[in-house]
Amino acid sequence: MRRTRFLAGGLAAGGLLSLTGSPVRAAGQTITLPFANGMRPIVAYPQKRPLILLTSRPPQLETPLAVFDEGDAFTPNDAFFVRWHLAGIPTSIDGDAFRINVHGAVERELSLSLGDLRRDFEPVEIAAVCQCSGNSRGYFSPRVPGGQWSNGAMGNAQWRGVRLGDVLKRAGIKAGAVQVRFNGLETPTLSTTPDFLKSLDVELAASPDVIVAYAMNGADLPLLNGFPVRLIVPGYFATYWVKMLDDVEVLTEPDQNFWMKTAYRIPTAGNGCISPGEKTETVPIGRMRVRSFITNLTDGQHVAAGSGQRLRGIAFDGGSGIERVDVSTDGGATWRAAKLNRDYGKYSFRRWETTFDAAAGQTYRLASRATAGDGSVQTTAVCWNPSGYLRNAIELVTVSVS
Ligand SMILES: Nc1nc2c(c(=O)[nH]1)N[C@H]1C(S)=C(S)[C@@H](COP(=O)(O)O)O[C@H]1N2
Ligand SMILES: [Mo]
Repeated sequence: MRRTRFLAGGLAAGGLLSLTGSPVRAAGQTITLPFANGMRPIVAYPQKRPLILLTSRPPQLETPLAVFDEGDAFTPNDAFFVRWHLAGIPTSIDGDAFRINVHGAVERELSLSLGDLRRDFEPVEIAAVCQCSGNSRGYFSPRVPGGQWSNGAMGNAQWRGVRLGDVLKRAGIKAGAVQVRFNGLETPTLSTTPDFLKSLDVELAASPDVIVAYAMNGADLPLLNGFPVRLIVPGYFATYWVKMLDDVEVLTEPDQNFWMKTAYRIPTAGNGCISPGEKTETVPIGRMRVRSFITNLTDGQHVAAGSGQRLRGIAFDGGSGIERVDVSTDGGATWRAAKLNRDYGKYSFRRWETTFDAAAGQTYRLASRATAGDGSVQTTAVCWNPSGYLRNAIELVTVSVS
């Protein structure tokens, strides 16, 4: 069924996408995220349903957690979170005139249209989670600077496009190449702000799962998620998933630009998790860590008494797949296995579900704990680092039964 929908999805090559609408703010609608200064407006941007507004310039929108409880394991395009670093984002892109330029240490420079991508390369599809490095940063204690996200700076989509490796093969990577650098169409508003550039080691860039995607869940990418094409680096944090990708440069020296050398780095010590004030060397952030969330109940909620109270959620990791999810109703004292739902591949959200007996007058401290294929498992240890990255602790949701 999905396949048919994707093929019938009307992937009109080219075409002008223009967003003339401006964000619509429903009068006075807000949400308060569960940390200090957590009040946020709810705003609908073009091609988006009302989402949680973090900043408007550049646009940063968070997905409400309840969205991950809807439908299947995929996050609808109009609810998918949005994060940009620079405010000079084009509001209108002519898909027919758009080109991706491939240059640097290559045998042949390429200038590829969307038609070239669709015609000349084998199409591939992959389900993969896009999660911001700073997802859940608002829960860091002590607090750290950066976007104060709750848990909604993530989403899962079925991406369709071509292998970056196939494009690089056509260009012909020269001996001595070490990294591939990616740039999108947007620009900084101040000349002193460094352009947003990200690089991957050549081996990773050419690996089969890294794709240049022109469709998301069977439709064109929303402009705010990178129309007309973006990079997909399954298993890796979203900082590498460059949107509106129009420039691919093969480098013979490691990239020294700000977004690689200074930003988006984690401590080498403590597997990325250190004590406040501790000084260590850093490395670029890489793969995501195993996480899980309860999606149908929220902290502080009242539920009706009865056996068979539903409990469900999602789990994912950095690309080894979800092996099991255990749940606890007593704050982690005892655990039992939840049922895993359909497997869309090792990079996708995996939905899980179970039930518990809710006795009148009781309070339940609910938790989920995912184990990944590589054996890594969520624990209660809370990761801290000065950039607010890598949170993956077991989360507690307390509900009381009326
Ligand atoms: N061109 C471009 N691509 C980008 C960014 C950006 O600022 N510009 N931000 C990155 C980061 S840090 C994140 S979290 C994801 C967000 O993807 P989304 O907006 O589709 O959710 O885009 C990545 N790709
Ligand atoms: Mo991010």
